[in-house]
Amino acid sequence: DSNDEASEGGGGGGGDLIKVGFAQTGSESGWRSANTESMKDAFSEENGFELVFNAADNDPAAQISAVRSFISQGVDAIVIAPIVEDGWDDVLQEAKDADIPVILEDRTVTSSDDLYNSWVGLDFKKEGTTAGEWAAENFKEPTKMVVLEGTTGSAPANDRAEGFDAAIEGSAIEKIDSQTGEFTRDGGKTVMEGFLQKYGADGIDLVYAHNDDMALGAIEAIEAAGATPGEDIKIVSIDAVKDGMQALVDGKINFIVECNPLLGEQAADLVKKVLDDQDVEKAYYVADQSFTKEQAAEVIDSRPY
Ligand code: GZL
Ligand code: ZN
Repeated sequence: DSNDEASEGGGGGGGDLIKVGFAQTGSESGWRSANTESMKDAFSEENGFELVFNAADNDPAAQISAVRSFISQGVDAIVIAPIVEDGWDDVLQEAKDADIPVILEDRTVTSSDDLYNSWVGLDFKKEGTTAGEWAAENFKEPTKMVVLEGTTGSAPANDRAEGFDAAIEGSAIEKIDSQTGEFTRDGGKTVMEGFLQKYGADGIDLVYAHNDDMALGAIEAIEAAGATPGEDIKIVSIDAVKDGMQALVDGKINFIVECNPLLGEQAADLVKKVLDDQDVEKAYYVADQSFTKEQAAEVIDSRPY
């Protein structure tokens, strides 16, 4: 009885699938792949969803137009992993005017939290602080550090820098350079090659990489320059994806702070609660941990990503 379906306005009705538009950042890193898999698993048909998926190739304008297309498709709810923090007010207002709830997962936005229903993700500033505290404790001699920043304007890049910088205040660590590698392996490699040309391997003691993929690119550049990553040039990174943890076990990275990508179930639960008019918090933080080489060796075979 198609009239019945039409009158229910698609999704949310008894037995109908909930139509969800998911605007993913792109496929820039191993972390992102794990996050996408977690989201697709959770927003499955057997869980009651019809998922419309868009990956914006790290292009903020493309991501906003993807959200606009979800609105014009009349989806029941929109989920966004916002590439950058700024520029969301207009399209979020359009979703609100269309009475389509918005759930943010992973990264945050600077828009007022009146413009979205809830967010689930990680405490990026805390991740930066944990990495910075490790660095401050493990480098007592004058230390020259370069930073591989995440995507310019993204919450993780901003907050991981803020947390780390505060933690190394007054320490022996001097930041001599900092540049974005866009969270990609190639980006990390290219930026690190530039730093090595500029300062020489002897001129760099420590790399702070905002994610493992850039750290893995830096490892390639350091080895190509004839230096030993993890020894001549130490590396502290964030994510704890499989390849990063392997490099930690291999002694090429020295410390990794985890950033849990498995957010799908909580995001799907939030969509259902919001569509059911249940009260939800504006923010749900997922716990992280950190790993030394020894700790990574103990868990690497049992981790799901
Ligand atoms: C953090 C996430 C970041 C990861 C990167 O939650 O937004 O984006 O640290 C990913 O690996 O590209
Ligand atoms: Zn029906």
